Amino acid sequence: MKIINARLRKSEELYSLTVEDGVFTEIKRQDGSVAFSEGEVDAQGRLLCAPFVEPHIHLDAALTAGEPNWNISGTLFEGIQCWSERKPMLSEEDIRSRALETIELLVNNGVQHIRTHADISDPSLIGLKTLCDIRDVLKDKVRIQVVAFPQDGLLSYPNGLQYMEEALEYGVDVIGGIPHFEYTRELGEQSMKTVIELALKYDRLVDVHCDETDDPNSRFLEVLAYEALANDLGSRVTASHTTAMGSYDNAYCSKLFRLLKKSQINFISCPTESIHLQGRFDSYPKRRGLTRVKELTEAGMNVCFGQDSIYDPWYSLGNGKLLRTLDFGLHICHMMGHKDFSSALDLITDNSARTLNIEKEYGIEVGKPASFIILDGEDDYSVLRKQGEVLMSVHRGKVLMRREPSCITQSISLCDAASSKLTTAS
Ligand code: 17E
Ligand code: FE2
Repeated sequence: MKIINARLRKSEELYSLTVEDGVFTEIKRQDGSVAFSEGEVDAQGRLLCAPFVEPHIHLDAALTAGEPNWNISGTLFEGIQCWSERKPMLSEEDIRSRALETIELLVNNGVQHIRTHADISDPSLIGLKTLCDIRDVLKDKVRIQVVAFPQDGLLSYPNGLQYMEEALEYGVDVIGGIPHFEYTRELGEQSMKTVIELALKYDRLVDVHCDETDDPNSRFLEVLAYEALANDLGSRVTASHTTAMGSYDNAYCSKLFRLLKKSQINFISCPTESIHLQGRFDSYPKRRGLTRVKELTEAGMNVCFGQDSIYDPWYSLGNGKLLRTLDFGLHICHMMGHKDFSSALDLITDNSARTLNIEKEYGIEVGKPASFIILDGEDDYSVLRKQGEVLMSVHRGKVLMRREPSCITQSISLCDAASSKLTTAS
């Protein structure tokens, strides 16, 4: 396969890329645009970049909003309650069909790497097993990491720790946690130590739903970061949400940032989810309920964006488009400067790849797997501004999807009409 007239991120030039046996074998700067030959892919000056990464989603719960009850208050806690009422209705077929439909939605919008949580507060572990099986079956088309997520508490849910060990034996990729939802602060702290001990014992990654609350006293992030640092696991550990950080006072945060930076842990923010679920116990002023994405990024830490939910008990919108999440996130986090826009795609590509520890197989470089997307736009800024569609997605040299750019088929052309009238009048 040969792709011509492609733009690469952070460059103005046009490039040709050659793919052989699923690997990039040549990436060459062109001297201007070149003519199309049969069999080539002409990017027509559009942006070719590494695929989108969905670093945080719950595929076991996707597409279940309103079953059996809708989340009326819009809080995280009512979401957990609604989900507990849906759980008895789970079957392998139910989870498989919803998860596959959601994965297809993601893939058709440029995603090639997914980290999904699977609720293990369930003696049958049916969600976890079904998602691990899907991961294995789809591995040549889309790369999936499954997190064992103890939704009702690792230590507070009866036999929670036992289910975690079973999940690890079954072959889950990542260990999860939910310290702010454990019954006591002590259990929350203990759960963070346990998660790190298990990561060492089983050699797995860690991704904790950490401090997903507006409570400024929810400070489990410091325990997670310290344990990661003390055990030299930082880059393999992720703190998801950390929304309480939006409510920490600056004095505490200033001290906390020193530890966070040293620890090298990663951060995932889910802006659409958090703007909706948090701030729910406020009247006015009403908190935004997001972690400090801008400040973490400026301090040199690794932050990325995820969707978290698609039409589930916590969030009843969502369409698989990470560009939408990015747009929301930049608004909510006050990241609306020219510099932010010029590197915006980092938040849904490179930073997420680093979070998932997949950098070895990720990126537009000779010798790496030829996995890429072509977007309707020339650079980060124009793709973001236009919400440019994904026109092509190629995984390891194989085409996953192609789409025609959308175009208007009829228009009365107000510009032409007005300018001819205005010219005649003058
Ligand atoms: N469970 C949870 O604890 N938090 C979330 N944001 C979702 C599920 C979606
Ligand atoms: Fe989540």
